Amino acid sequence: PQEVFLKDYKPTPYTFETVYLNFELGEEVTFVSSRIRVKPQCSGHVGVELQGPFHPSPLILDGSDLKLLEIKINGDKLASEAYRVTSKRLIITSPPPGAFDLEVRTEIEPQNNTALEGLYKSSGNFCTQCEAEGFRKITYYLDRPDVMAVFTVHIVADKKQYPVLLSNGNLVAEGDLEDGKHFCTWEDPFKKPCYLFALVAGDLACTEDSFVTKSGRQVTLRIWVQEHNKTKTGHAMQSLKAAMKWDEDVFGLEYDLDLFNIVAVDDFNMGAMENKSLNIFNSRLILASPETATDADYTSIEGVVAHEYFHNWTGNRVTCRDWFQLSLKEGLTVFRDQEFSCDMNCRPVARIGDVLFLRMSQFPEDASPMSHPVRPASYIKMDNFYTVTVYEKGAEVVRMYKTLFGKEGFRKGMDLYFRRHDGQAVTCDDFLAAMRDANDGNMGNFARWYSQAGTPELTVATSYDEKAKTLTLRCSQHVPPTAGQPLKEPAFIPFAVGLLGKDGNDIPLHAVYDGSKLLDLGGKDVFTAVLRVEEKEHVFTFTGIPERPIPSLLRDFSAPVRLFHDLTDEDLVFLLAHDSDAFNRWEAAQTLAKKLMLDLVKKQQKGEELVMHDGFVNAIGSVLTDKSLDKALIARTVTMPSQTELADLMDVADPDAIHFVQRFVIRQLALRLRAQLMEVYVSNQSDEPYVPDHPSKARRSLKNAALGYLSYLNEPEITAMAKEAFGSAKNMTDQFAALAALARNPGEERESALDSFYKQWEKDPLVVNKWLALQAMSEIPGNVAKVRQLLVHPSFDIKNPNKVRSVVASFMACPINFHAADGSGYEFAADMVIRLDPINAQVAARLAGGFKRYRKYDEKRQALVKAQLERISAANGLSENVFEIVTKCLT
Ligand code: HT7
Ligand code: ZN
Repeated sequence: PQEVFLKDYKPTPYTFETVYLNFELGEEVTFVSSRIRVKPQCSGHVGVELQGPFHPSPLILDGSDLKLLEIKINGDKLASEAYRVTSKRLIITSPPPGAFDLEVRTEIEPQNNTALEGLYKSSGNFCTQCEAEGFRKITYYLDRPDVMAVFTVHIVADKKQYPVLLSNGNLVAEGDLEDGKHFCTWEDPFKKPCYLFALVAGDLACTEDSFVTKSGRQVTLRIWVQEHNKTKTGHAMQSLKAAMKWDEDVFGLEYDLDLFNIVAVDDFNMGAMENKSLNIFNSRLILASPETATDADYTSIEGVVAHEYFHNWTGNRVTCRDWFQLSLKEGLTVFRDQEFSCDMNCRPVARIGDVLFLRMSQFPEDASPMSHPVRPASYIKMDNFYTVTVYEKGAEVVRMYKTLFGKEGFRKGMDLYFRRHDGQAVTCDDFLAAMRDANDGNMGNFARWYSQAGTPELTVATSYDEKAKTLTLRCSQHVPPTAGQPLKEPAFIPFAVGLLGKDGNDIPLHAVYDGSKLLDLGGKDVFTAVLRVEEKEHVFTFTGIPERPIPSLLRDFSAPVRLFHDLTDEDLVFLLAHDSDAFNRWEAAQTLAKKLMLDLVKKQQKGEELVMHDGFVNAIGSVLTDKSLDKALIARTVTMPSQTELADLMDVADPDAIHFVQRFVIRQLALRLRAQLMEVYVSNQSDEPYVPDHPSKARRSLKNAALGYLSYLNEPEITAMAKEAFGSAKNMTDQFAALAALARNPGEERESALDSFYKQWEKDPLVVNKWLALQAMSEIPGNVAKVRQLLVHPSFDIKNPNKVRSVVASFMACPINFHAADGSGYEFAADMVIRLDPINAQVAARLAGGFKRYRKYDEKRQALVKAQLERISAANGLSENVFEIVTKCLT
């Protein structure tokens, strides 16, 4: 396979001005005809001077799995010597000089497309997925984001089977044809790269609403689903309207067409896709009713609907020059959707969720053989780089601009970015330049966040000088070596710091020495300072600090780093009780819990008796019963660190000891706080109809966190309580929490609850997916055998990515069974990668990525994983996708 490098980027010698596509959709074959106005690019028209006259460059088009039927240039059929076809390209060796019309007719078989990229069928309907490089499976094209054209799309299909025909932009013509066929013609007035092209044809029903933009444009909003799901689109529609309003209010960005369509499909490789004015979604991120979707589903739907909508500006109007710049649109759009979710819900709770996700998935990725910078330097298959690093770390990078320049400064930077680049395909450097120029900012070495992989480690030593009334923070940073990047330069870390006095209040910050430079911080009302840690060793001294303060470090997680500090347990308990930064109150509890649990892991490894820390139980108990706190924040704070996070903090992860300790700590808390947990559970019951607003979600999260804790006790009284909750639940949040509680412990009650849940919901695939996932991620020892049985359950379908994720990815997310010492978990996962690869290489590669942290484990486990990786690598006809992941893991 061929590796592509960022350093080799060159503009194309040709641009496409207009593209006309004609689709004749059929059951056996689909014909695609294109007519493209091709123009040589002035700057890049690298004609080759071969003794004498000027020879235009060959036109090299991408294409795969296509049957070429005919090519014409300026209306004339091209002779077979004038072009060459390979498995990946169509090369027109000597195009005419100047602009010309290229017509290509191809044949494809969407009904056999199990890879779900290009044009494929889902539940009998046609749909497309072109990002990153799926358009080349539809027709020959310059399939790269810097080739932007105006598209017209004509679709012909059987009217009865496919009454709805959709594409990007505006519907400009429709009508009936012979043989029961009909057509629609769509025109998108905005230039776009082909990855934003979309087509949907099917028997779909829509809910319709409208939105009037701030400048008075009346926009029709439609959400298309299968008829029986029409009642489940209300939340997605509300989320869309909220997102449209928010983007106007916060960034002044308006929608730019009269129609916005969303289509939900069951078979989809990822979450959703932002095709211009025709977003296509995995149905799990659209469909919701109180009975079938949990609070978490409602929250994800709100966030992802917004995310795809926000792409209209950050991604579509301004797009990426090349795929290495993916974070330009994804990091920025994730940042935007995270901010939106903060505004729609409870900011600290949403921020905690985002940071937890970053730590549990991106930090491990950054320390694995798959580590790569936010702007990767090379790839074999771009699909493998839709990663938590590009998305989530990329969003943290964008957040750091806001932290540095403030809300107004960030907005100025965004405004300049759109003024400069609307309608263009640009780079992460262009974004940095817009932020810098709009703020007259000094970006120092900030650009390293884009080019350097690895999670910086920031160590802070604090010292208070009683006489001088100064507080000094000695910061030292280290960026660990990562795959292919052995030597690292210091990062630029915006380090937000507050200082708490003995009364628990913030101390006003007047001035700080940055090295020998004295910086004025403003004083009276300034309680958080953003320090710029740019050097390997960097010392800051706050002046005028009247008493020894308790420092609140890295407030709101101001940079994606691992923080090490010298705060004592008493300091952390103090911060947990008093910090005005809600994020850091939660963080203090987490730090305490991690310290305690890692100590217990050591004891467990030495065979010593485990003893629970009384002070910690009391601290958690007082948070649990603190009526002044947000309930969702309480639920988050009393939730113990995950096994994945603990593993990430160990030199050699020990899944057995971690699992044992986590259970021990949770059971101890449940035993000793039993009365409080019961009271929380009972007092947070409600008969009110389901509402997905923050107070109701927060109440349910706290109630169900209490039930979750109690279920670890495995007592008849608790089981009866969970059974009652399961039977009487009026919404999926409560029903599923009760099911999870019942399923925690092996036995009759578990089996009967699982059976009854399946019987109740067997007709609803999204609910059945939850049922599959719950069983697959169970910690019950030896669960791999049960999971193998799920593969032959009638509800499982290896061609459907949601099912594969529910069973296989969920299993791999359960450390104790995936890392079973006998290697049975690894063997199962490898079996699935090998089975899935010829069907859907993209999803198979994602599963293979689940092995990437194997070097964290003991030598025996490493050897077991290596054997499985080698087995995968030796499989016949291995895809480039899986090859890239497995090869990286093995080197
Ligand atoms: N921009 C979208 C990416 C996407 C995708 C990428 C590769 C393969 C399938 C895919 N489906 C969607 C999603 C987003 O970030 O908004
Ligand atoms: Zn996105």
